Amino acid sequence: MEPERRARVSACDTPSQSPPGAGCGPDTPRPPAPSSSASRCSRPRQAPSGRPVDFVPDKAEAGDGFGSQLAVFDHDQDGCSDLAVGVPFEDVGMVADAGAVTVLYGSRNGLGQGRAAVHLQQGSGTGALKDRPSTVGDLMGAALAAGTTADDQPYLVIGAPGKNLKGHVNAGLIYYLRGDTSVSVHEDSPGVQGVIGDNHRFGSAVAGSPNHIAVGTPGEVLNNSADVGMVQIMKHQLSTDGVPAPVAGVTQDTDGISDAAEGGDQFGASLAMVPYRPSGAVAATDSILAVGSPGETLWVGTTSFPEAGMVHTLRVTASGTVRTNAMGGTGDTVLTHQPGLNGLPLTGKAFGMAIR
Ligand SMILES: [Ca+2]
Ligand SMILES: [Ca+2]
Ligand SMILES: [Ca+2]
Repeated sequence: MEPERRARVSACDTPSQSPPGAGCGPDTPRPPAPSSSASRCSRPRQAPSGRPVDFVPDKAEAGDGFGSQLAVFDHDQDGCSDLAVGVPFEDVGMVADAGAVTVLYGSRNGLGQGRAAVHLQQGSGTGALKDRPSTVGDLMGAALAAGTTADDQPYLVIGAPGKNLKGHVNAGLIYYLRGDTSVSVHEDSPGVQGVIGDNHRFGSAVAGSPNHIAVGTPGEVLNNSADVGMVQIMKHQLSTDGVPAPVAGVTQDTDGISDAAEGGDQFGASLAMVPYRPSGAVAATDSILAVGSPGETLWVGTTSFPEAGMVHTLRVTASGTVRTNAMGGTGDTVLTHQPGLNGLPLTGKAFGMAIR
């Protein structure tokens, strides 16, 4: 990401803002991890209640949705955690609900008290973000994932599920930003599974670990049914096409995945991912992925409970293979509400609408 390079230079230019012992160049010692630097990276100063703070770009306008998505990473690798904030309903000029993302930087004196924030929106900046103009209803920032790759590079994944592409309304795409890489990925990108289409909403949910990223397409059409859903898994390493290398596309009809792909499941409407160290391995080379299907219908005997919801937990190996034995068991792990729990009806519970 372009701002990262600028950020590192400016950190060297302003030593008073650099933590003691923290280097800025590639040959200097790495700053301590954020978890070990709590004393240097203070909690944010309290802003007066209800008043915008001056370090946040843009203005607070009705319906912005500022903060509807958050992701924490150390973008400038100074040892202080930085906060990416989704503003999916931000109007860009006269373009309604185009969306934006603001990155607020942590510092020794608190959030926003050091390096200036970076405001990301389509049609400006560099790379893929600059190449694609803001258009009505893109909802850029409706999903965010951020972290550090296994080879220690900060990354940011931004969903824009309302993006129209190739004549398809709300086809959706993601922006993937890491170092100098700034690319967009959608269902028609090389190697990505699924077929681009109206209201598929690729990028409605995104998740990442140091090894992989995952993108939800809850509106994917399968077997002529709408909103069945699909999840695309990629590696951080770029393919020869210059995008995060696609390694698997998963639906509820994929071998080893529980249940069946049905209309309305919305498999992939929510995602969460963590790194996983296989037994006997020296490093956490795999990932565990949780996938929400809030539209899933559950059956108890002959009684159906529409939109009860379901969550799958899947294991993704280093190569991107989705293993059938999550967490060392047999078959993936499926979570639902317990039928009849407390006598409450399951219908409409939408279990798995959000996962963290
Ligand atoms: Ca605004
Ligand atoms: Ca930082
Ligand atoms: Ca299903």
